[in-house]
Amino acid sequence: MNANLYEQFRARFPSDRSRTFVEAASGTRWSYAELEDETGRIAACLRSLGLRRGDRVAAQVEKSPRALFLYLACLREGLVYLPLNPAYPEAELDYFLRDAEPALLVCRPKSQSGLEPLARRHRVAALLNLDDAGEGSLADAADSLSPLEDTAACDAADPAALLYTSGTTGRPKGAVLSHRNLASNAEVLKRAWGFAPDDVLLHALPLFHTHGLFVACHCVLAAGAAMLLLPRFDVDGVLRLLPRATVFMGVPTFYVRLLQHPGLDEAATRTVRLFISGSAPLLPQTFEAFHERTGHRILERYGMTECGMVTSNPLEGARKVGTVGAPLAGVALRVVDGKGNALPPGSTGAVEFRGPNVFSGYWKMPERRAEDFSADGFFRSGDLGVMDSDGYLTLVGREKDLIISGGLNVYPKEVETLLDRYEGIAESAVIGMPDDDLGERVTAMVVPSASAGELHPPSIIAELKTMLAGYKVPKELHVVDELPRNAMGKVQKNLLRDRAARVADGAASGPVPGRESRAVD
Ligand code: MLC
Repeated sequence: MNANLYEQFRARFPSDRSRTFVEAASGTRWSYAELEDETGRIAACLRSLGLRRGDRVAAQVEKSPRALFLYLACLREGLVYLPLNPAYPEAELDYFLRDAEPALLVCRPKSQSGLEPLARRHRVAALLNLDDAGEGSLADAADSLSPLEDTAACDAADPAALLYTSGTTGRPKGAVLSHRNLASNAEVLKRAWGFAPDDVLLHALPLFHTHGLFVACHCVLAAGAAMLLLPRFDVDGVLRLLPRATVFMGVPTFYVRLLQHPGLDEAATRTVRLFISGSAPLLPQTFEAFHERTGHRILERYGMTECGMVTSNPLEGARKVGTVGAPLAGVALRVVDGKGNALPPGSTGAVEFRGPNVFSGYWKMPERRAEDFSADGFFRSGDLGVMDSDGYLTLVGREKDLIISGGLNVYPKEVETLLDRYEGIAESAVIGMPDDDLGERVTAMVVPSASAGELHPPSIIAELKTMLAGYKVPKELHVVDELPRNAMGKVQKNLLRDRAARVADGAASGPVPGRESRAVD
């Protein structure tokens, strides 16, 4: 049997291929027949470039149906798809291209000339472009070719995608996901959430992460259903299209912003059978407010790039607020103590899981396996949790120093490393502060070096923006005299958070972050 994920989806496509697969915000629709045709042409283009099974295809493009077809065409050809956030500046791209060594980079037309030297430096053989309307040199090349009919034969363990996640060391790691990892999760989620051919998913997530690319699109593809594709999340766009949707998925920030709109009510959500939330903790007050306004109980689930989804509240049955539900079918999940012994319900410990959805390791980092996996093959998630007697998991914290801002992971170390290199900064600490909109807000504390003159926070932030994607750049930067440390010399980030919170409370009128915020030290 061909384990190629595309082939598995194809087996579920509606027999009536004229049914809609995707409709763009412009109203243009692509049927399943057109999906086959488009991906066949792009696959022909990829083949004409000489790409071979296992080659990486990096894509830093805007969200569009064609961007999705590019991903599916890579699957068809047995290539490894590497989606990149368009917010990554050149400095971050440089790392990804060096590490992943893609054979093709598809970029936005406006960034092509700037990326040519970078692509040459990293020996990327081909550079094509694709704009937000689906036009560009990739489309031109694909349109001139006849669509391929076949799908590359793949083993279940063959890599299908490479997704980078930032890491505790400050160096992003590429999670290699196989056809089996993605296929098993697609099937499990389709069943768990009851996806059927008549479902219409309203898709407002980015297409460069697990949530928007795999969780959302794979449920639709595995059910032969349809989706309405918004170019990005915006409240008006979502409210306009919700009456045509049956399922909506989002990060908690989406729900917080929807609740701020007076148009969110029972009537606006009448056609929707399921609202799903993930990628960051959904606050109980958001869940309750949404229930009160719309009558819907948001289904919260839990997962990560390395493993897809691992737990979910149920479609039928009790959705427990504050929990992320029970392990999905096929996922073995345990909560362990410091020695790796499984703990009984009610005890807090480290969350680990194993299953066909769990990746086999990070790109070019075989040495990490012993650290990331237990001897019996459980992935160490880095999250702390507690299981209740009904088997529902509640996440209570993280072992790793991680901030989740608007559903995006930011590892403080990555930001601190750049701050520490800044002339005039002796050391820094980056923390997440509670934020009504984003869940957590990236906040930096910097200590000036002895010889430094006055530090100018807006200039530091402006410089960081040239090196890091905007969501990683601190929203606030405070200059402090020193960082609190424990006896081992480790920065006590909990103390920093408490102090920063006190400053925020005591400064309702809001000092401009900088020397004025010395009170935090
Ligand atoms: C954008 N900005 C953010 C941000 N997103 N800042 C902090 N956190 C974020 N998440 C910054 C930009 O850099 C810019 O800064 C300013 O905010 C406005 O940019 P924007 O693009 O207009 O922002 P907006 O449209 O408001 O985006 C916010 C958002 C978006 C929440 C809608 O970030 C989003 O779609 N998040 C979803 C992320 C997601 O899909 N996560 C899934 C990961 S997978 P400036 O300074 O330039 O103005 C995963 C596994 C799992 O975690 O379980 O799902």
